[in-house]
Amino acid sequence: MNRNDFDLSVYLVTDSGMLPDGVSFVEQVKRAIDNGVTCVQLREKSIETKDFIERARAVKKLTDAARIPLIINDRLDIALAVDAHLHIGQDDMDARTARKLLGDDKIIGVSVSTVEETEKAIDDGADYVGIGLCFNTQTKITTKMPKGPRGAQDILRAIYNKGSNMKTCLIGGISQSNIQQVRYQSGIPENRLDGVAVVSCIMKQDDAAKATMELARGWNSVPKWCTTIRKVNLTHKQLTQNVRNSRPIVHHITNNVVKNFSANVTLAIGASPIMSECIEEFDDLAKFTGGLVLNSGEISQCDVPLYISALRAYNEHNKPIVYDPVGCPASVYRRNFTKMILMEGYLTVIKGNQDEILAAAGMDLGVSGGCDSVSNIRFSKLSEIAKQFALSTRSVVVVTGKTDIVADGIFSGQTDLVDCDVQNQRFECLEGGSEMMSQITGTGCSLGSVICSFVAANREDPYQATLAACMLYKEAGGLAGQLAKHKGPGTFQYLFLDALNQCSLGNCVDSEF
Ligand code: 3NM
Ligand code: MG
Repeated sequence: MNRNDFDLSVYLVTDSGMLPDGVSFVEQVKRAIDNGVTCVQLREKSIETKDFIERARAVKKLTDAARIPLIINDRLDIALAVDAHLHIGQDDMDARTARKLLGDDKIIGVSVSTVEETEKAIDDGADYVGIGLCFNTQTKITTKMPKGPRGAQDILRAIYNKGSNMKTCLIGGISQSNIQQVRYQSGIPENRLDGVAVVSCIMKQDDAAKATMELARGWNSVPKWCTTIRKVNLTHKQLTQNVRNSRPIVHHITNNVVKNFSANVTLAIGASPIMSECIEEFDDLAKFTGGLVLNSGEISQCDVPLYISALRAYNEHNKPIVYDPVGCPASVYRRNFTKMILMEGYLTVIKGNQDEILAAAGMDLGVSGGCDSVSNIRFSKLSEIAKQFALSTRSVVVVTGKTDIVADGIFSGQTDLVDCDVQNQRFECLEGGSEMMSQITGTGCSLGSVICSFVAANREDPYQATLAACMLYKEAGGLAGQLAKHKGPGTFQYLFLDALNQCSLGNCVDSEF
């Protein structure tokens, strides 16, 4: 086994305490090895040395036959005894000492959760790091907070910046259902994850063969939400017409203040709204609706399973989600809620006002509003953050305001959409709209309905679709603002619905309709 050439992609970490009834440990590990595991780590926390060696020898026969590495957790003596590789945690022997004892031809891996630990692992001569914790896990008692797939990005950047080619895998709560999200959202353009390490999603399974195959297939295929995506060159008129032609049903989970208005806005542009907060039907809805508006403007504790179920169902059925982290900066609870949503699934579009997007991106501008030059700095920083946030989430990011910002993080311009073409990141600033839009409730939230309708009707290119939706919205807002100039917000509200309707029909050339 070459230290520089091993495959971490589907890395099984064993646990003999979670086997299904009637299946032996070696049997279960063999099923995994026979069906696509590329690396095995023997992790035994409460076993006598004699038994550990016996078990390691039995597994070593299997890994040798499959020509994959056997890695022993923590116990350097066992690794030496059976001629295997070694994985160490932060509380174990340090990698430098382990290297001295183990020699130069053995793989040494280190568990890390911070950039500092990773840099030390590089300096100490480790060959890979296992990055934790990705998601919550039942397998190990840990005080680490889950960081989600994007939590690997800092570490991948640090490895790249150090000029190291150290391999990486993520660990914690990874399974067949989230492995594609993990691969797609963990990477930065310069450096990507080499694999995932898993315990329960193989060791616990009645059919470990099938479980392993599904995991390997998930890692090795383009994420399902990417399979339909390509850059298209449609006019805004065509993109708008596609909404009317396909009349997508848009599922809303949104706040009570804007439900009625959002439904009317959806109808006005030729799409069809549906409201449901019933977990039991999400799977059915995700099959036939065009997409989901997920608006967390009115959340309570019991909404966590609601939002996560919706997210899972729409990801599972490969339908777009437009997420609106309403009021996200307002409280610690909302910030954490937003963090959780960003972590738990793939979002096609993330839309919010400036403060919401800044908070969701975990950023502080460091400049506050005031004179023009300050606001220019503010705007260019904001644009940069929107672009980075889009790349890091692999979503389209919309920042609403007097000038809207739309940034694309989905695109690669290459067939393998895991790759990302940063130089050609698509980005646009949009002017228009009306002051009056901020005088009625729902104009922010129901832009989410319009974006979702457009993205649902134009599946190939969510960025183009989002851009067209935002432009239509600004156009209608501007027009209604003109017409309601001498009236007030009440008049503006119904004129805005009319203007959306007329503009989406292509009738908005002059200001009378
Ligand atoms: N190490 P599962 S998390 C062994 O964060 C281990 O370093 C972790 O198990 C770390 O795939 C973990 O069943 C357990 O969630 C992962
Ligand atoms: Mg340890």
